[in-house]
Amino acid sequence: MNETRRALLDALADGPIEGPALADRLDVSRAAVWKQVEALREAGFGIESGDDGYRVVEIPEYGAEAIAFGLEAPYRIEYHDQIGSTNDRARELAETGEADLVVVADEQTGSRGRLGREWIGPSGGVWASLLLRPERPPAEIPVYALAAAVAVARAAREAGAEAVIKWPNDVLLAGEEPTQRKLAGILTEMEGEADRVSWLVVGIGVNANVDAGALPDGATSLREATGDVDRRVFLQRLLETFHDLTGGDTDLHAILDEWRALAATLGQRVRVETPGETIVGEAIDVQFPGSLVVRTDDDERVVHTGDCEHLRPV
Ligand code: BT5
Repeated sequence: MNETRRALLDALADGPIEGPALADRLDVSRAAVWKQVEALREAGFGIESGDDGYRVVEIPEYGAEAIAFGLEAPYRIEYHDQIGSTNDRARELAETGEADLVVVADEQTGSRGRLGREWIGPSGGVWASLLLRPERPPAEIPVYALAAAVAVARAAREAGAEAVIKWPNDVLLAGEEPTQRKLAGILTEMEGEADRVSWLVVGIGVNANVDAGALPDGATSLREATGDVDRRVFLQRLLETFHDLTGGDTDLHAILDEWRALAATLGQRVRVETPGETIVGEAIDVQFPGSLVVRTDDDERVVHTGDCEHLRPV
């Protein structure tokens, strides 16, 4: 989507606006405004032109323009009906110098989980990858994944689902263990040097309007829990929360409290498979930038990465 289109969407989101004022605000001719308005109509927007100017009366269900319309976060949107993996596409765009862009797809045919695992991404999900270039040291990057989990959990709660977070960043729907099932997963990938991040891709997959039967065992969807959601609004809220938590020079440490408030892992007996060993104990806290503190029989361990399983209390 070009800059003029994005500026037009922002202007229209503020309320009715007359053609000449729009041309001024966008710094283009009135003919160019008319052309852009026509393009939005073709993209599915209902736009009336009355006495007080252009007014949006209908927003398309999903798509780049729909998601950008009224979005209170500084990201551009690239939308695909179908794609292999939104993370792969975001990485491709990283090589061309893009930033602050979100790749969104209705369906993914080759999406990835962590450690080379497969992610199932049928039509109806919210599959999105944010491409960012944060001016932060690489050591702080794990906290972006926690922020993404917070953003997903909050959006899911707004939609009426009782979402909780399992360390580090799986979002589950609450229920008696072991019936907590996975609603969303997050895959962050980055490139950088010791003290500088070149690019960061935060891939977020939420089983939104998807039949649970299309998903692996242990997975659930918003459709299953609460009924279908408005994916446009869901993704907008998610992106806005994520930006509030991470944008500009906000204090990233504040993410931890938001995470703790939504976490199901703290206070649980857990088994964490790290690359080198298995740690069993009680999860007692999370530490910046996202490490889990586990009290084992012998001492306290700080775990930076791994797969975590909630165990029944002994
Ligand atoms: C994750 O990996 O949970 C990260 C998933 C990230 C997916 C997003 S979608 C947008 C972006 N583009 C991509 O290509 N990826 C990202 P992990 O913790 O490794 O979990 C993977 C495991 O979850 C798999 O081995 C399955 O058991 C299970 N799984 C696969 N698809 C699932 C789904 N749709 N819902 C719940 N669980 C699923």
